[in-house]
Amino acid sequence: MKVYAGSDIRNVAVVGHSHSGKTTLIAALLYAAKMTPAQGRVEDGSAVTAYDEEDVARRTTMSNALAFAEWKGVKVNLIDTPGFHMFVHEARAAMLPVETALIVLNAQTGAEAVTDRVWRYAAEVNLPRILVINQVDHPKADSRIGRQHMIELLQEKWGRQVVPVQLPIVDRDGFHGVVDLVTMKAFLYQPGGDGHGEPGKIPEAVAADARAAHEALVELVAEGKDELMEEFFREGTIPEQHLVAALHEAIREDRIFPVLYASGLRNVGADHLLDFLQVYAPSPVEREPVAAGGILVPPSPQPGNGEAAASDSEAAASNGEAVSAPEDMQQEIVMRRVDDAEPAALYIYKTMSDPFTGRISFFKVVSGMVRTDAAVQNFTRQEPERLAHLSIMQGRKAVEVPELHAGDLGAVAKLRVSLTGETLGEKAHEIFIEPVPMPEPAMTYAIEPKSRADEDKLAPALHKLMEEDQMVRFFRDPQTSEFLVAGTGQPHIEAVVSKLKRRYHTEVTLKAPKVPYRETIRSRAEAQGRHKKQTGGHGQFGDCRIRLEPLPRGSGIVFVNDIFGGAIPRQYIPAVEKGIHESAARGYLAGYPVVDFQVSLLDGSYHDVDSSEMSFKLAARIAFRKCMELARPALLEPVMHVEIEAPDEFAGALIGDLNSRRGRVQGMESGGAGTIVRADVPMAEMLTYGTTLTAITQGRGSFHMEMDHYDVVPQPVADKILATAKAPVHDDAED
Ligand SMILES: Nc1nc2c(ncn2[C@@H]2O[C@H](COP(=O)(O)OP(=O)(O)OP(=O)(O)O)[C@@H](O)[C@H]2O)c(=O)[nH]1
Ligand SMILES: [Mg+2]
Repeated sequence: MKVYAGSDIRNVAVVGHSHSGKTTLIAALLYAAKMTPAQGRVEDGSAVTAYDEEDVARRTTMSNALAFAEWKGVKVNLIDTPGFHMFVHEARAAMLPVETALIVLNAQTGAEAVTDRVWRYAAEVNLPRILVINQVDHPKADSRIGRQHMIELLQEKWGRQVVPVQLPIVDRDGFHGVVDLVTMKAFLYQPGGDGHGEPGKIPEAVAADARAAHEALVELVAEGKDELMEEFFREGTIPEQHLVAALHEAIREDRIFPVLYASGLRNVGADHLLDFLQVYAPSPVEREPVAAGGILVPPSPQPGNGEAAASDSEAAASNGEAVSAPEDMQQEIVMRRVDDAEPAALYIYKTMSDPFTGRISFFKVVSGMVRTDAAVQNFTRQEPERLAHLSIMQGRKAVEVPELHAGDLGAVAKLRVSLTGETLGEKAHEIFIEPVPMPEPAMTYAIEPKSRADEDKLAPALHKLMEEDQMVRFFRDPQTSEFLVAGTGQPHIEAVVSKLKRRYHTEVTLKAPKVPYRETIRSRAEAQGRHKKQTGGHGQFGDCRIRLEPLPRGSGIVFVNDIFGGAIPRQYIPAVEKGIHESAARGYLAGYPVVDFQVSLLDGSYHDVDSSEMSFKLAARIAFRKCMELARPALLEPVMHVEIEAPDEFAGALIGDLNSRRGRVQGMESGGAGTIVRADVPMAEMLTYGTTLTAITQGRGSFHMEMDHYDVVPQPVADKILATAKAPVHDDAED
């Protein structure tokens, strides 16, 4: 296998709404580049990037997959991503290791809800975007007028930098060619063929449109470039060579978002799309140096607030806390060029966990070169690793390579400890790449192992699945001891259950979804807790006074030690903190964890002989419970941010229904495929929303939700929940 230099690599994330045809288009590109002997199909599981058994069974991509096409001296790495809203966080994660987002749109519908979302993700990281309007072959794809209208809609959304660089040739014979608006050449295809076009004459019917579109393109490319503008006015056009260079630069700098046309299924336009990526997509070495976190350094003194900082640290010192706790340390910023001469560093963007081959880690070479068998350091965990066999992935198949250059995407099997989101590299040159943010799981289900044997296998199997899918969470309900599995929604959890069975022969039954409630306080309270016992010889004695105060949502628990003059000896203070944390985890109202409060340890007393860590832990629990009685405890519920897309005529019914679910509508927007409604709705009201949405919209609506924040449950609703919940057991006895 040839090894490619960074300048000969194009890393492309193929993103877009579900069923726009991403997986099929990649299959077409691979066939056109002769990477496969025939064109793969999603329907029969032969598409290279659709190898996961769940993906094949459900005919949709649920996690990122990689393929590559060797084309005219470059290697195009293609990451196939899910377009189904429940897995779109994968598409976001795919944007970190690439330099181009290839946004695939369905010619019938244009931009849809997920198209908007992936556009936003790409914009967040200034990723160059190339648009492909796909499925032009479809009988329901739009006419010439429709196509023009679609471009106008895209421009309304994303600005006039969205500009066609091709026109499709559609006539009585269907879609069978494209006009390249840069070179003004036509390419004609045999639909259903190998994706190679023959140069041909621009048909009369599109000649006028092509000329006008060429001029619009040239003008946009020249805009803001004085010497090109002058050339344009002087000559009436720009020589092809200058145009190509300027368009490449404009795409790299996000000044132009070009639009191409294709049919993945009928393989029309594939060779030209590969040509376009080869010529215009930026190579990894063309990107700005990567700014990453380096080694930890103490904070530099801030001018102006030096005094405050000094008194803070004094206070901390007198409290017996470490002054330079790791949180105080700042990470220095390291700039890395994507260059073989830099120290080697890799970032793991995906992990595949296979019961037979074990773990395969997909990574990007962020800088430097890596060779097979290299010893590297995992900087996130500070553990050594060995890159035993380097390879590149063609779907599920690993192709071994001796080395990989800066900017390339590779894979390695059997790393000991490293997981997705972690940075590895040459030990002496520490850097950390910031991982892509992941949403909180939106749905939690209780699951029940079918047999004793299944119960034993469950935790190890789920932990394997969690290695490759960061959106799966697994824990035990503290109240009922049931096993809980959280994920992005019902189809996600069902896929997890199915993988457990297929891969790990572990069978479970899915039970009703659960709402992860929490508890908090609404006012300050102070109380004392004493634990005293005299049993025969040695007694037990602990005594502390604490204050609880509400903190903003999301603060968790903050412990402050305000003890003065050794009222409680230092060695017992961690025991007090531990006692509070344990009690908080067990809940007060209904067994849900208590969060978002500050606890200050104010005072206490001890006994020379009878005091122990255990006594202080118990004292803290008593004090905590007393405080909770006084602090107006409240139940918190997760509130979801929901986006619903449906044809316009259903908007009224959808909003009415959301109102009845305690939803707050945040906004409405008319998109390509209908109306998008955004609302905040408590999770408890959304557990079976899929069925309702199907009923309201006759199956034409879709929705996406993400956990957004926690909010206090209104009293009447809380009363009902508390009435059915099992009250926690308070077994701490006082005195
Ligand atoms: N007519 C036509 N149908 C297509 C084309 N591309 C894909 N399809 C069909 O559309 C369906 C979805 O195609 P996929 O390639 O799985 O779409 P995807 O974008 O990967 O979908 P997700 O993985 O769910 O995001 C399949 O039934 C394809 O056969 C095309 O160019 N023309
Ligand atoms: Mg797909």
